[in-house]
Amino acid sequence: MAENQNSKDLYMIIKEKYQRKSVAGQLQSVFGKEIYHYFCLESTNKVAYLLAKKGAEEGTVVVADEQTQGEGRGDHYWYSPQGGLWFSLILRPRMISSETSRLSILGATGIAMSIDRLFSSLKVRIRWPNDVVIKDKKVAGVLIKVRTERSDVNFAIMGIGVNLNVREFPSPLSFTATSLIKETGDSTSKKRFLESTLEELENLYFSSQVNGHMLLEKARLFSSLLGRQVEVVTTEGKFQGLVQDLDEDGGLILRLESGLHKKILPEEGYIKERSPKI
Ligand code: BT5
Repeated sequence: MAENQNSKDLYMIIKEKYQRKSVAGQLQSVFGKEIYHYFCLESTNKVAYLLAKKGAEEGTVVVADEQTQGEGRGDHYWYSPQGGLWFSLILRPRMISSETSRLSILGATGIAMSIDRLFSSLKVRIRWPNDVVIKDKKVAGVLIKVRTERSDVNFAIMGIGVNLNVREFPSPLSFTATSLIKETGDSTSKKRFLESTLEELENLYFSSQVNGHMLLEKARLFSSLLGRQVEVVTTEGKFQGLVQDLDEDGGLILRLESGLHKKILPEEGYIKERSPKI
């Protein structure tokens, strides 16, 4: 079992139990109040999933310095050497399963806000649904795994990978990926970046439960695709069109060449080709 195999490599459990004020001014439990920090895991998502199944609280974080089988969406891999920030956050959202699509956008928006806050000179963008990019190169990604009981969400795991201090990428990633150290020339403290990202995610998560439009507004601000011609690969086939908007479910609204509109949910597709940047 992954958990047993990996537990010997667990070197730290941080139980800070610190509290921050929510947007509404009340104290609430916070993301990262319990952090399981490993040297090396196959995937932080797998361990977080097992912990959540055993009842771990919302906000629990599993972080690893290195992953040997980092997962992307579908059958995609995630390159996770030392130097990056690889973590998974346990969520227990009060939503029905059809509403969980928006968690991908929430994750990507939280990372983009954290990069923007710490490195205001970098032009960070979200490439729908889950890529965080700088100059069209991927610097971070989000993977959501949801466990449902009937139509209720039991828990969700938000897996986040950020290329923090990764200096080199193997081909073909060397053409499509970047890192904060490559963009800024400086290394970034993992602890500082994790704290900042958890804070942004927590604010977005709780405030979007009160005001659903808020998340959308933020996501639009960072979106790299609005008004651009794209090709989206979905399970139903490929669709080409102009990106008109994002909707509250995290869906992409495409205006097809026929003039019809098509909504594609985050879990249904990814961007294949884009027109050159305007
Ligand atoms: C993602 O999938 O972007 C989700 C990435 C989630 C990674 C985190 S790390 C912590 C947690 N534990 C896990 O095991 N996973 C999560 P997707 O949109 O499918 O993108 C995957 C594609 O991005 C791959 O097929 C590669 O082309 C590319 N890729 C792989 N590793 C990369 C990296 N480090 N940086 C940039 N691009 C990468």
